[in-house]
Formats: sequence, structure tokens, C-alpha cells
Amino acid sequence: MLPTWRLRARFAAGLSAMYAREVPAYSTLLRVCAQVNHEYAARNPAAERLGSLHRVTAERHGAIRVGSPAELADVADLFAAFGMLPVGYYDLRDAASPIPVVSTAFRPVDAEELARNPFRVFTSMLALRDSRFFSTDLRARVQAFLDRRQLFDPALIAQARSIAADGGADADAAETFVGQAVAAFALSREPIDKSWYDELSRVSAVAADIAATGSTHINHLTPRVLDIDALYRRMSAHGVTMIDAIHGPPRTDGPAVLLRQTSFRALAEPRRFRMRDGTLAEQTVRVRFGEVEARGVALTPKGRGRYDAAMAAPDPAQVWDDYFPSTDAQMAAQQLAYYHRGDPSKPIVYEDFLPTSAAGIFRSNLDRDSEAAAGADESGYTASWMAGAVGRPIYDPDALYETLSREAAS
Ligand code: OOG
Ligand code: NI
Repeated sequence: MLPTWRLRARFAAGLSAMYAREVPAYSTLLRVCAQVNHEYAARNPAAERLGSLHRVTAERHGAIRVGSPAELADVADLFAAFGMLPVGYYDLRDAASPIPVVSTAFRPVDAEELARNPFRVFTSMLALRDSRFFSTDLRARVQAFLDRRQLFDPALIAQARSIAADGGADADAAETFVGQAVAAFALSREPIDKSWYDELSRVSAVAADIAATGSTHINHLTPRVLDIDALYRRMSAHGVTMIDAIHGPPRTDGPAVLLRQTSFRALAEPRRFRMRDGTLAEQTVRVRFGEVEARGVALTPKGRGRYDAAMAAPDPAQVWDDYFPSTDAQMAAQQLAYYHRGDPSKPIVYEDFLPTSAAGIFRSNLDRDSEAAAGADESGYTASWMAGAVGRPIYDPDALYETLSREAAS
């Protein structure tokens, strides 16, 4: 019997292999990441304070996007078989440049599971009920389109439910199950209806990415790096054009906090379209990309308040020291960040996402912003709405860090 975490590790590795075939620059990114991590670990005796090199090397997060509550519920059932549960609620409609989705992250929640393999998937659902983005007429047509498609074979979801209940699967069953789960996220070669794609694109490139085709796919898969500044420079030297910024906290001399991310620009990928006259044509679209991230210590709500204040400054690096001390000992003493049993040598790694960075990541890969009409949000989307949609609780990240902080480091 293979336990849940082994299935999760195989799922992450399977998606990574598939994504490397689909997006060749991802392989370059993995190679450079491995080099940077290796060199960083050789130079820094404390390199493993935020996770073993074994964990960090295998560590990925994925991003997927689905269309409806029913599709999201299937994703929740599928991921539960891998020990990945919904944590946090992100409403990217609130962002400076709004994206018509609401999201959660599926990931392991307890210390042992995280240490074994922390694979997480940022999962977004199209905010179809939000009339600021979708007219009544368009909403009905998108709904009809989504009702006709099937992202996951019902047999796969049924099997996921029984694996989740059993806590694992025997080796043969595991292999087919993981293979089919990975395949469900492959980029489809089915022709896309061009006029439908264009109509959705006028609302949002994300809407077109989600609801123009019969399947879903990995939008990106992100490795973890121990020195993101070094990686950034090195990718540029490899001739890969990175976006012009590293999202999240600035580089500082003190303890790394939360999450820093950067990416390279969406690749122009060929897709097949069915044109108005019925002919097929190959055209390129730019919705997928490569992202990389560095993770730091999780901040308490008090620390998060400081973070938000620092980030509101025109140059956060300049004012960082006004908000954060320069050692883990002070961070722990002032209760700004989470440490196992308050021990500053045992930081708790941030396992989640940052809404502002997420919106920035979405946005840096779109050719055009979404247009939201003025008006009130009557969609009713909230964290508890989402919990109802997936039929399970959405974990509160702070409550999880709080629990971890009462435990000894594993
Ligand atoms: C997800 C964007 C969020 C991150 O790393 O913040 C994300 C998406 O583009 O679908 O992946
Ligand atoms: Ni991402």
C-alpha cells in the first residue's frame, strides 16, 4: 500500500515531467534552480533552516483554473486523494487590476506531510456570477458550455474518493490513478472555436483560458529556489527574459519572510483554432509561463500588518528596517513570525500565497487587463460559499501556523 504522501510525490513529479515536455524553458529553469540551490547550500550552513534540501528540490506549486463550482468540487475530491486540502480564500476580483476569479490553494496541512512533500496547487474558479464581468446573456452561454464539458472522468473522481478514505492505494492501482490524474491536466490539442475564444477574451484573457476549451491544464508549475536574486540574474544570462520585478518582500539582510516570486513572460504557444469559415488554423497564444519562488518564515497577523505597512511605501526596501527587526530571535520575541515552540532556530516556512503577488503573476502574463463594469458585487462569493461548493472546510492559514507553532519541529 502506497500512502497518500507517496501518491502526492508521484503526482507532482508526473506533472513536472509532463510540463517539461510541454514548456521546454521550464527545464532550463529547473536546471538553473538546482545549480543555485546546490551552490547556496554549499555556502550557507543554515541553508536547510526552511526545509531540507530534499524537500526543497522536489518542491513545486502548480496553478490551475476551472469554470464552475462543480468542477472545483471535483478538483477538491481528486486532490484529497493526494492529501491536498483547500487552504485560504483569495479574491482576485479585489486586485488593483481585477481578475474574474476566486481561488484557494490545495496543499498538505500537517508538519509531517509538508516535510515529506509540500506540493500545492493554486486553484482558481471563474467568477461567472459576478455581473461586473459577465452579462446575463454571456453568463448563460458560458454556463451551457461548462455544463457540456467534463474535465475529469467520473470513475477517476470515484477512485479518488475511495483512495482518500483508505489513506492510500496499492502499487498497481496507484500507478494508473496517478497517470490518469496527471493526464487530466495536459494541454489539449482539440481545436478551439475562434469566435467564442475572442468573445471571452474581450471579457478577460483568463476567461478565455478557462472556458473556451473542453479541458483544463497546468497554467504554470513553480520550483522553489534558495536565492531568487541569483536565479534572476542567471536566467537573464541564459537568454530567458524575466518580468521586470520580483514580487513580494524586498531582499533584506534579516530573516526572509513570506514569499518572493518572479517569472518569465508567457511563451507564444501554438494552438489550433476553428475559424469562422470552419477551417482550422494554428495561432499562438500567450497564457502560460515559468515562475520561480523563494519561501521565508510565515508571519503572524501582527507581522502581516507590518508587512502590509512596509509594502505600502514607495520603496519597501528603504523602510523595511522600520517595520522588521534583523534577527529571528527578535522576530520571535516580538511575535511577528511563527517559530516551532517560539524557538528562533526553528522557523515555520510560509506555505501559502500572496494575493497581491498572485494578481501580479496573473497580470504579468496577460496582454490586456480585464474590464470590470461599475456596480455592486452581488455574486455572493466568500470563503464560506467556497467551502459549501467543495463540500469541505477551507482551512484558515493562520490557524494552521498557530497549530504548527505549538508542535516541535519535525
Ligand atoms: C495563479 C496565479 C497565482 C502565484 O504563484 O501567486 C499563483 C494563476 O495564474 O492561475 O500561482
Ligand atoms: Ni504561481
